[in-house]
Amino acid sequence: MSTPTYPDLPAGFQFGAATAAYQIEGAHDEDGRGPSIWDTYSHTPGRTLDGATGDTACDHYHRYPEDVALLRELGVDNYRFSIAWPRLLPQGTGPVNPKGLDFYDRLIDELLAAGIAPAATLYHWDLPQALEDRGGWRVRETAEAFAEYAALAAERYGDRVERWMTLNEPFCSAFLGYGLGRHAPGAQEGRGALAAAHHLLVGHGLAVRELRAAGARQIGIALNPDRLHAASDRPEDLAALRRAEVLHNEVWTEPLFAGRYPAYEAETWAGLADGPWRRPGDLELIGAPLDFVGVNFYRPITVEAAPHDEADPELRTAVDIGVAEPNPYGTRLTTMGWPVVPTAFTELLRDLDARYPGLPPIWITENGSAESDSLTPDGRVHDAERVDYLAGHLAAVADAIAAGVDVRGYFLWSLLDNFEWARGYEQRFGLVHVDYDTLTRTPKDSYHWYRGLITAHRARTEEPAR
Ligand code: GBH
Repeated sequence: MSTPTYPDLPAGFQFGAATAAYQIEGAHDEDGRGPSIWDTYSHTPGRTLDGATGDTACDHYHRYPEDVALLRELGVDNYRFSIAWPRLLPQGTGPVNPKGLDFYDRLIDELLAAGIAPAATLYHWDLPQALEDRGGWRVRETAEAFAEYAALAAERYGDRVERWMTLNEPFCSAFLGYGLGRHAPGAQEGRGALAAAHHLLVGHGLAVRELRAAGARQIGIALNPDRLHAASDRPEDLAALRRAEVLHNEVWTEPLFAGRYPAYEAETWAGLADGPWRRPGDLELIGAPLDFVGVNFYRPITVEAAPHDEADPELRTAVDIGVAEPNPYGTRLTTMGWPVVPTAFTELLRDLDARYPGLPPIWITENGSAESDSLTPDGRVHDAERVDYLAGHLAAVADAIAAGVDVRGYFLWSLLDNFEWARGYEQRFGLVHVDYDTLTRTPKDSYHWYRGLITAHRARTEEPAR
C-alpha cells in the first residue's frame, strides 16, 4: 500500500486528538474520586468483554506528562479530553473534591506549557453513581446537578480552556444506556430512555447557561449524527429507517438547531415521547446559541427492521434503534465490524449544513478506526489500514469544505489505545499503542503519518517568514 497523499485542507484548519476520562485515566478510587455508573457497570459480570474495567485503563491519571509529551511531539494544536464528574463531585452534587480539581489543573497547565489548546468535554458518560441511585438521567434533578458541576468546572478552568463540550454523544447515554442496556447503567426501558434524552438536553441547556455566565470561551456539544440507509426497500425496513432517523438524529438536532421537538409517530412510541418531563421554556433553554457543533463520525449505518413484540410498545421503544450491521457498501470492515465509507462522511456534513440554516461552525470532535494492530519485534506498529482510513476521511472533510460546509477543525479518535466501553481492550483506536501489561506507549506508523500531515499543512498554508 502506498502512503496516501495529504488532503487539501484550508489555511487555519486546526488539528487535534481526543480521549475520554473513563477510557484512559484509571485511578478509579484514588484521591477521593467517587464511583460512576461505568464503574458499577463494568464490575457487573457479563457486561463488558472479558469483564474489562477502567480501574487502571492507560493509567493516564499518573502518566499524563508522558501523554502530553506525545501530543506535543505529534504537533497538534488542540487536545480534547473529558473531565470526570465524580472526581470533582464524588456524590454528583454537594461536597467538592479538591484533589480531583487539582488533577485537571495539572493536565491543563501541562497542555498549555506544550502549546496545546485544551478542549474539555464535561460529560463523556461517567455519571456519578450517587445520581443514578436517585434516578439518573430519568429525572430532572440530574440535569440540575449537571449545571452545578458545569459551573464549578467553568469557574475553575474557564480561564484556560479554549473549547467546551457539554455532552458527548447523548444518543449513546439515552438509548444505549437506558434503552438497549448496552452501556451503563444497563437499563432497558422505553419511557426511561426518552425521559433521559430530554433531561440530557435540558442538562446541556443549563450547562450552557452556566458556562456563559462564567465567561467560558467557545461552547458546543459533541453529537454523533448518523448517516443512515435502509437495508432494503421493504416497507418495514423503510419504517425502521424513519424511526432510527428520529432517535439517532432528530431527537438531538431538532431541539438544538430548529427550536422544535422531532415529529414522532404516535403509534410507534405509544405516546411516550410527549411525556410529562417536557416543561414550558425547555425548548428555549435547549436551543440557546452555540459557538460550534461537534460531530463524531465513524461509519454509515444500515437499518433493518428488528423483531418486535408488537404488544409491548414500551419495550419496542427501548430496543428499536433499528441497527443492523450488514455491509452493503462492499468495502473492507474495521475490527469493530464497521464499513469504511468516507463519502458517507461528506454526505453527512453536507446534509447537516443544508438542513439547518444558521448551524454554528462544525468541529469534527471524533473520527478514527480500530484495526488489528500488532507490535512488531522492531518496536513498530505498521497500521497502514488506519492511515488509509484517516486519509480517506480527512479528504472527505476537505470535500465537504470545498462544497461550502464550515468545518474548522478535526480531533482524531484517539491519542491512545483505550477502554472501548463494552468492547473492553480488544479494540485499538490509538495513534499510540498501549501495552496493557507494562503500560508502555509506542507511537504507531499512523502517529508519524499524522505528524507529517500537520507539518506539511502548516508549511503549505502559512505565510513564509520574511
Ligand atoms: C464514540 O462512540 C465514543 O464517543 C468514544 O468514547 C468511543 O471510544 C468511540 O466512539 C469509538 O467507538 O457493541 O453494544 O458495546 C461511538 C459509538 C458506542 C459505537 C458503543 C460502538 C458499541 C456498542 N459507539 N458502540 S456495543
